[in-house]
Amino acid sequence: MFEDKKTEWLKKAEALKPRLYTETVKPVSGMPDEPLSENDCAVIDFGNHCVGHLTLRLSSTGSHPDAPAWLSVKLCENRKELNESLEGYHGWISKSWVQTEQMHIDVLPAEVTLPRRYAFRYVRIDVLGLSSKYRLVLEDASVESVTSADDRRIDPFRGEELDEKIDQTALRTLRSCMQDFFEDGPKRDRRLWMGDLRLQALTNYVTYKNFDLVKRCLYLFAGTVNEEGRIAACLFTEPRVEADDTYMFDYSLFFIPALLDYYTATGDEATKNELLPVALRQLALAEEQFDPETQLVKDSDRLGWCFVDWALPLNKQFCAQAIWIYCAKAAQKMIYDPQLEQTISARIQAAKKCLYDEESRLFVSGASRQISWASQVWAVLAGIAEGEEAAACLDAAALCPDAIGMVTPYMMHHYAEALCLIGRKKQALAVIRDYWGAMVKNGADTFWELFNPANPDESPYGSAVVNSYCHAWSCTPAWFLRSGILEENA
Ligand code: RAM
Repeated sequence: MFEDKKTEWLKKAEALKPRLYTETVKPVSGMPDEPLSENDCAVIDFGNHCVGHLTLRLSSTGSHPDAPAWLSVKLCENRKELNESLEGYHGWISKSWVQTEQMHIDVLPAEVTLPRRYAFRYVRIDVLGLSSKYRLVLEDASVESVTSADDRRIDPFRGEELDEKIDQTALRTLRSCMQDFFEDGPKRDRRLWMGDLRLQALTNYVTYKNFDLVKRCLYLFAGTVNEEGRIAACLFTEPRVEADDTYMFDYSLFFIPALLDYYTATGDEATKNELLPVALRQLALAEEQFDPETQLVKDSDRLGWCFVDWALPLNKQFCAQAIWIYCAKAAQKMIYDPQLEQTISARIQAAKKCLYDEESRLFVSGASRQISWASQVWAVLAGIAEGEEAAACLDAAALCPDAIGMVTPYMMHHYAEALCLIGRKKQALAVIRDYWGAMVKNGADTFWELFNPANPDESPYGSAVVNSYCHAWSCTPAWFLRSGILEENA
């Protein structure tokens, strides 16, 4: 499907490749005053999160070096990574993401540029081996940082001190993720993910305003649909553009609101019209997940069939139903279809009839009628619950200690947005200050992929060693603070 168009769409994406801005960044502290001996260690601080290439200038003191210098270099986004070890790591994603290198330098003096692009603020250098006849001098360290975000586009934001810090941290997050496309995490993953893109794009519209970068990403997704026309959950751009073999119910559908948001932000009619068939195709494909009798999404136990959040025990059936409704409503705003309107109503009714517990006023999910925060949030965002009922389900979740909680900034974004939708702007701001503010208070320069205040070491991957501390989907406080959505009469 769309086979005749895909090549052209990928050509358009290629033509929209962004200009990259580079800057040389120097350490703010930690450069050793003394030459280093074997087993010495130095921790250099570059003052803020950077994405780029690290160069070290090294020389020696003492006798002529009679053996190579053997170094281990570890690059960390967050201070706590400096002392973490890979020993005993049994997580389920590759430990090869951990940013560490070992090298031998045969001839000194030398200028060494490390081989990869890294995401980091801190660099830990351990001298693993040196001869006793000389010591190593670290003369200089610098980063050639890179981003497609244009800092000149940023309007100043004035507010309370914490809000300003949250905004700056959010901007830095987005900036570090804005590369050749909207990456999801410049340390770990580096793919273009649909769910992350939707939120990055929103934030970008009120900050860096790189509309072409969003357009490029929309064309990348459209140009890599599979033979059925399905949008992949994520894609690679190297060595060539290629969809990953991962498909998620919600991520495919999110192409629709992402296109609508792009159109709303830019008024770019031509792109909207060209990509609308791809958007509508996602709705058509989602039909296979519905039971025509009940009009409910069929639950699934296939891991990752629908994402929603990283809370591992979360049942996704209700959220999937709500996300379909949310996305179908977005499609209606681009091209109205009376038949679809009826289906939307039927599915809202089905959710209220079968997946609602009148007594507790909570929406439930799956055969076990699981109660989760995510279900209430999506009930509100999709308009399944409105007015008093919407407020009631969020309040009821707060009183239900067994409700499955929210663990990612991605899910917390949706919670804060749901609060805004029902007019609870102050509470939304309090959520932003509590949740993202807690990361700032924990030393964040950029916002993290995952943050569970109740368990700071939580990781969906089996170990925090591979966690990403600059993650696209967590950049949205800048959108909340700058778009006007938090204002009382917005
Ligand atoms: C994580 C990724 C990405 C997210 C997916 C579903 O693995 O880092 O950000 O969209 O999960």
